[in-house]
Amino acid sequence: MRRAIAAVVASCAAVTTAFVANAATASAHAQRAADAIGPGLVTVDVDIHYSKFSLSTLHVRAGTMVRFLVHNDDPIHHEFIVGDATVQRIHELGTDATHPPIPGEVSILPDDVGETFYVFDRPGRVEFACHLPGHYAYGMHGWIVVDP
Ligand SMILES: [Cu+2]
Repeated sequence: MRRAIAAVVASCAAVTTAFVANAATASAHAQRAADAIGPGLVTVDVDIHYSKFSLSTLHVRAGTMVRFLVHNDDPIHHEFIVGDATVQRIHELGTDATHPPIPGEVSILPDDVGETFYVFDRPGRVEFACHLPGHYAYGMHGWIVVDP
């Protein structure tokens, strides 16, 4: 009996994990303006798999501090840089393989999780990207849309 219960618990856990993973991926791709997050502190999980972000567009309300947890499932380095066009250009032209963590910028080791915080205080659009050689061109970038 105890063995049967353990098997059921293990099987439920596997199903729950699969469902959560699928739900997170689907909602990340399809997040709409009506589902804007914030204000206040909100954690957003972003997955990287095969050099693709699970997130393409994220809507937040002005006054939101987002804690990004970036899960790198790849066997190579990536980075997650949030910022305006000047910040993105500096990183795209730069040659540093890794950066010290500052708000909105984090390098992520293979099979590791990076954490960074960014405050979206004004309506508009802010880009996020990975600028390791060739990664931006491959499609590793997206937008955070800040709604009033
Ligand atoms: Cu990358």
